[in-house]
Amino acid sequence: MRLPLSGLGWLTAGLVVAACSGGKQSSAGGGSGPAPSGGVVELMKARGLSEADVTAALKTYTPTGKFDEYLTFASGGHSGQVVVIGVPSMRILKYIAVFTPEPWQGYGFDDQTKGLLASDSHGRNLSWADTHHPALSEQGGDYDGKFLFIGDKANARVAVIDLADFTTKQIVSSQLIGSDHGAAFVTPNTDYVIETTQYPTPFGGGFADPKTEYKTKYRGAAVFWKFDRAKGRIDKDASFAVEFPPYTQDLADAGKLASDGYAFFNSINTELSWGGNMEGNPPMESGSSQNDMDYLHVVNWKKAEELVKAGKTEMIGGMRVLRLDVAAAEGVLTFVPEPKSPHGVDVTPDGQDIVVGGKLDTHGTVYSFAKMKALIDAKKYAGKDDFGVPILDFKESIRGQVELGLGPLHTVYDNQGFAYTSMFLETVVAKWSLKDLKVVDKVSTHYNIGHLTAAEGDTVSPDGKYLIAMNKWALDRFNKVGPLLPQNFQLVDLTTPKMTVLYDLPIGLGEPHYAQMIKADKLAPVDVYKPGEDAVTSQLSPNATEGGKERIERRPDGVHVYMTAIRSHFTPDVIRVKEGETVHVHLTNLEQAYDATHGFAINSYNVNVSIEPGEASDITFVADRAGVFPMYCTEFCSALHLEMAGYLLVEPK
Ligand code: RUQ
Ligand code: CUA
Repeated sequence: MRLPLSGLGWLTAGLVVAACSGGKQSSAGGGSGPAPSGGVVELMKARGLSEADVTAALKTYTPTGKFDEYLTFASGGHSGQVVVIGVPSMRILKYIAVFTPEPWQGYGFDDQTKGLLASDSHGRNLSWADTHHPALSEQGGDYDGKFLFIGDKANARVAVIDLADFTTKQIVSSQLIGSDHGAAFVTPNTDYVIETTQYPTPFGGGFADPKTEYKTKYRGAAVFWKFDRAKGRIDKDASFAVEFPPYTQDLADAGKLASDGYAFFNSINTELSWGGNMEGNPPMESGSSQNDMDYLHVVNWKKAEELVKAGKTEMIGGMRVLRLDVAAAEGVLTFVPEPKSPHGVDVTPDGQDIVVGGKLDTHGTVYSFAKMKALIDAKKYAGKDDFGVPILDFKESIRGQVELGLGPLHTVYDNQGFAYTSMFLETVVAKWSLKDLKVVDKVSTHYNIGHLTAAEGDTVSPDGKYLIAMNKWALDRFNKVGPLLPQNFQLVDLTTPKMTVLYDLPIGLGEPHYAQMIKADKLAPVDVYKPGEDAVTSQLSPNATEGGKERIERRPDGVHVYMTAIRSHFTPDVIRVKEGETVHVHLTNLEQAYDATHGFAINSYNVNVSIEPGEASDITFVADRAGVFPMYCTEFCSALHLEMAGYLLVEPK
């Protein structure tokens, strides 16, 4: 690929002139090896960089102290975290601990976050998650920068992250489903956070043999978690679910503007294959790929909401469920055929079309919401499936198909009327015109792109500018690090006539799936917590301790230590207990200075917390081992950080 010289010619020319006229840049060299003597041209030569490389560097390099224009929130895959990345610099700014203990943040170590991790985790001590799809909260279909949600595919959970402090506040799950994939996706005003099944299981839990009961007992569902914006938490009691047949539901997207009030889900297994390749069945991969068509699920969630309010539900697993027969009869659930093994379903910015990637098909199918709505309103159905769900005619439901190439998956949009679809098999991003459904450009990615995200590219007003290809394979892109390779995020420039790759960012933890990119100036996180704030409840902690009120109390349930931390000491700095006593440390960071974080660790008791300025945190443990245990601050907070220490003295019985 050739880049127009105009991009850089002026710069190198200018610098060459500057160098010739004595403008010295010579301090740039100095390392070992063939040290460039200075000047961009020499530097380029020494490092073997092309003009395109330097142009890319100029477009992404962000000097110290300068901020990024966008922030990307990416799923951290198996890490159970969220990765926050600046764009265009591609600097990683944070890993937000969500479903997994994370030592630096002390997440999963204090009572607050231990409780959070244990909540709604099926009564298990789950220490991982398979995070797939983050969803930023929206107002009017646009990101508002207030909250972030993310789904755990493996354990069918959804988490709420408050962007006021970039920390996790809530984890919810239902007993209805055994895995999710269409999660999390929000409705345009964040009334609901959508979580949809991937692999069907016996509805509400329990055992049923798929051999005899797959069709009758196994089900999927779309859970509509009600989000209470004022509280910043999901209200489980106000949530509901719509039952689906046991097709393997896949991704989801909420309608917006023209299609507001609807949500779309695709599915990949009308064959009802459940595996059993040693029980005389084909494996799922072929068993579920027999039919030419699967079903796009069109759900009228506003109608569902009305029916729920009217009490047309059944309580299953603690959740109000709109049963399949009701949903089908009342026009809540309608199917539209979709070509072989669809994957992504992405509503266009105006809400008028829904683009489905065909995975094993070379097309993107563009469904017209207006056409589908007219058919649904007129009850003009082409048939019904075995579960009584009405099916629309495929041809009458689409605006057209775009010939994309091999393995189309997901689609995002820009502000110029273009769509960008990730092509897994072809390992490119295809740019195509929404108006005439024609591909105009392709850029190679390295390699096998899964999701992609563009600047505000799934909202009602995308920005264009930047796109990130989230690649599954890295192969020859980075230094070798053994057989497990990082995933490769590639930043793509959307401002040039042809798309160009600007930067490779290896993600060395988990396999990220989706990401969303928000304008950074929409975010306004706090600098410090209110004095004594509990970061999980966002309220004043009942155990917050003021300076001068530190104390140790002996109560029937153990020893309560009301402790404070401020540069550079803990008060008290010695804890005396008897072997076998339960110790409750109520620790408050008295600092109100930005970035004045302290840590608190105790030798061999697995105590390790991080307390941000203002934060109050509770730590409980049983002093079951007699001895002397150093405790100390784990953040290099001041010149006397090493002196910020003390002892836990456990007297033998
Ligand atoms: S997806 S495999 Cu978002 Cu393409 Cu999860
Ligand atoms: Cu506080 Cu180091």
